[in-house]
Amino acid sequence: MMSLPKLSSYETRGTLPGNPACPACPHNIGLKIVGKVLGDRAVVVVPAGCTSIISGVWPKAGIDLPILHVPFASAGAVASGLKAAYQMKGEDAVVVVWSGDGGAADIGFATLSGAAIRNEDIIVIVSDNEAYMNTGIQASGTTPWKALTTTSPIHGKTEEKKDLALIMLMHKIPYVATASIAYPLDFAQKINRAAEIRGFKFIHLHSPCPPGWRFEGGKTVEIGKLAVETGAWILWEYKDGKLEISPTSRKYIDRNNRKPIKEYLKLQGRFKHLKEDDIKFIKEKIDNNWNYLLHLIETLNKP
Ligand SMILES: Cc1ncc(C[n+]2csc(CCOP(=O)(O)OP(=O)(O)O)c2C)c(N)n1
Ligand SMILES: [Mg+2]
Repeated sequence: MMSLPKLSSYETRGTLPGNPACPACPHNIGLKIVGKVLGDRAVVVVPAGCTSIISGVWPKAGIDLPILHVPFASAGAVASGLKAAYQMKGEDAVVVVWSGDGGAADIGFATLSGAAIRNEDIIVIVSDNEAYMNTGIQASGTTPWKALTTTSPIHGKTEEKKDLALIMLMHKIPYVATASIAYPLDFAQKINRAAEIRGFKFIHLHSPCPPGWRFEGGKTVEIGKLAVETGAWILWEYKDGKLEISPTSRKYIDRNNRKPIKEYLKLQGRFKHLKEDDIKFIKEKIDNNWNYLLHLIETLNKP
């Protein structure tokens, strides 16, 4: 068992230069923020995915955080056991599961849900690039409707995007939030708050992927921002029994402030086949998501 340095020794950690991530990879951005906030306190459990590659092959290392590589379906269970082992040794560690969407929403969902129900003292961060990217862009449960993938290559995905953060909220855990790699400060604050809370914490991180979504690498952050500005990705946070739209997204509660969804979609090759009617339908879905969330806020926050 690794032994952790004391909480006082903060250090900037995260991904290292020259690692094998694709240029402008959102996981790289997200992991840097995790490292910056948690420093030496973090121990990271990584199920299979692009991050397994980013971390490199021994004796090289692409990520300077202690990492445990685990099979897909076990991440929630391994993290629970790891935290218990640290507790038994009297050592404090922030045990973080850093998972892809396929790993969390589909293949590893059973142990994720189990750990949440047991209210294990861990943070699960799902870096959602909306497909199984590491094996060649197969559609996952969180791939959006109509997105082209290698398993939905002509008309796009026929099913809806699974709302994993709301599913986790329904587990009645103490902390759930959505975040985006395009808003590092918001994400950092959420990691920080999560680390202060005992019990199960879940952060759903929106992570635009250049090769998977078919856009130029330089646009990762621009596309992440557009997702929020068009209202397609809503930043929210549940803590202390209250659900709130995060400050960055509050402006977009009023649908007149949202940018046209076309601006987000047109930059991505995976949506290049969309017709005007599809775009109209996507806009309606976004309005419905907002209405649903606002209604939930009203219901949950009732005194
Ligand atoms: C049980 C199991 N099934 C399939 C695979 C092959 N596999 C490795 S990475 C990966 C894709 C993971 O997708 P996701 O969790 O979304 O992470 P990403 O690569 O997109 O970051 C798959 C299917 C595996 N390693 N183990
Ligand atoms: Mg993925």
